[in-house]
Amino acid sequence: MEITGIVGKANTGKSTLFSAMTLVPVQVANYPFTTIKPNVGITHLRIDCVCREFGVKDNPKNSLCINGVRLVPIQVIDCPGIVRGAHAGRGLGLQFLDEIRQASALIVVCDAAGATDADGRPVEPGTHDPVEDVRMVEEELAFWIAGMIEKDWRRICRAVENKQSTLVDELSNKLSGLGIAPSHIEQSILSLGINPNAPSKLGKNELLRLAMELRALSKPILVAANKVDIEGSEKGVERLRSAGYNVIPCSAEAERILRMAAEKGLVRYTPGDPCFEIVDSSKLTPQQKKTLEMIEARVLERWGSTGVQQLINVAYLEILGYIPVYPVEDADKLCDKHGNVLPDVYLLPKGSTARDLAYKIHSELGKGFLYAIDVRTKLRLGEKHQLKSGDVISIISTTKRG
Ligand SMILES: Nc1nc2c(ncn2[C@@H]2O[C@H](COP(=O)(O)OP(=O)(O)OP(=O)(O)O)[C@@H](O)[C@H]2O)c(=O)[nH]1
Ligand SMILES: [Mg+2]
Repeated sequence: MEITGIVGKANTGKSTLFSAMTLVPVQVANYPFTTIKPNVGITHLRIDCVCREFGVKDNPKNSLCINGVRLVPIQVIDCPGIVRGAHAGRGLGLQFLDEIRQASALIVVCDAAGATDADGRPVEPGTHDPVEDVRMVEEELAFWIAGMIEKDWRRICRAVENKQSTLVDELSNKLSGLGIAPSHIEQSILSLGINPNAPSKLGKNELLRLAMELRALSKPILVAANKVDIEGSEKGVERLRSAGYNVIPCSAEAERILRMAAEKGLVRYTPGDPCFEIVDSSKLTPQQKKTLEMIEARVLERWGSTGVQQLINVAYLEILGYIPVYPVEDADKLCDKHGNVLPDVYLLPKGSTARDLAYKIHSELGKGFLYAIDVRTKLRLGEKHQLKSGDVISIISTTKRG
C-alpha cells in the first residue's frame, strides 16, 4: 500500500487533517507539540470505477466501490510538529521521521491564515507568512537526509576516490531505505553539476543541496494550505502559490466535522463533494446548524470543497502521476478465480508495462509472463506495452496464480 506522510510546522492542523482523512480520533489542541508520536491510519484515493462502463456489479477485494466510485486505500502517517532547528534537537527533534521513510509523497500542512508563529504559537491571523514554514520544513527534511549521508561520508569518499565503488552505488546502498532510487541519485548529481569522482570536494552546503534535491525527487511535496475557513487566508494561499508550490487550499476542521456528521447520519456527504445535504434538519441542534452553515459559506461556497480529498487525489494522480489499473484473471467475466468481478485495482507509476503489472501481482507471474490481454479491445499486449489509466488487464503466464 502507498504511504503518505503528513508533516509540517507545529500546530498547523496535521492531526485534524489526519483525523478527517481516516476518522481515527486523535488528540488535537491549539498549542505546539500536541502530537508526540506518529499516528497511523488509512484513507482512500477516490477514482471513477470502470464497473459502470462495463455494466457489471463488482466485488472489490483490495479496495471499495461505492456507487461507481472506487476507493483505493492509502496509508497516512501524522507526524509530530517540526520547528526550525529540529535536526539539532529543537522541539521534538526529527527522530519520528523514520516512520515515513517509505512514504511516496508528503503532505506539508501549513496555516494559510498566518495565525501561528514560527514555533506554532497562536498569533493574530495574517501576521505570519506560511511560505516560511514550508521552506523550513523542506530544509529540515534535507538536514535529515544529509545527516544519514554524513554518518558514512568519509568511508564513501575513500571508496569512490580509490575507485572501489561509485558514488551512485554508495548513495543507493545508503539511501534505498528512504525510497531513494539510483535514478534519483544520478539525476541529482547531474542537475547540481557534482563531480561524481571527487565527492570529498563537496562542502556541507553542497551536501545539503544534494539532500534537498534527493528529497524533492523521491518524496514530492504537496502543500495543504489549511484553515482557509479563517478570514484573510486567501492571501496566504496566494503567497504559497506564487512561491511555486503545488498548493491545495483546505479546511481540515470542516472536513472532519462533515465526515463525522455523515457517519452519524446527520448529513449526506462523500469526501471530495462540493456540497452536503442535511438529512433531517429537525434532528440538528441550533449549534450544529450554525456550524454547518459556516462550513457552507466559508469553505464550500468560497473554495469549492474542503480540499481534503483533493490532497490525496492530486498527490497520487497528478504529482506522482500514478495510473490505476484493474488486473483480472478471466478476460470475459472480468473476475478472479473465485468469481470476484473487478477484484483489485493497482496504482502503478507512469510508464509501467504489462510485465511490471504481472510482477506487482506476483513475482512468479512476472517471471512466467507470456502476454497480456487488454480486456476492452481483446488485443494481446507484449511485455513492454505501457499501460494507461483505467486499463483492465488479464495476464497470461506460464505460472498459474496461487
Ligand atoms: N479554523 C481552523 N482551525 C483548524 C483547522 N484545522 C485544525 N485547526 C485547529 O488548529 C489547532 C491545531 O490542530 P492540530 O490538528 O492539533 O495541529 P497539529 O499540526 O497536529 O499540531 P502538533 O501536533 O502540535 O504539531 C487546533 O486548535 C485545531 O482545531 C481548520 O481547518 N480551520
Ligand atoms: Mg498533531
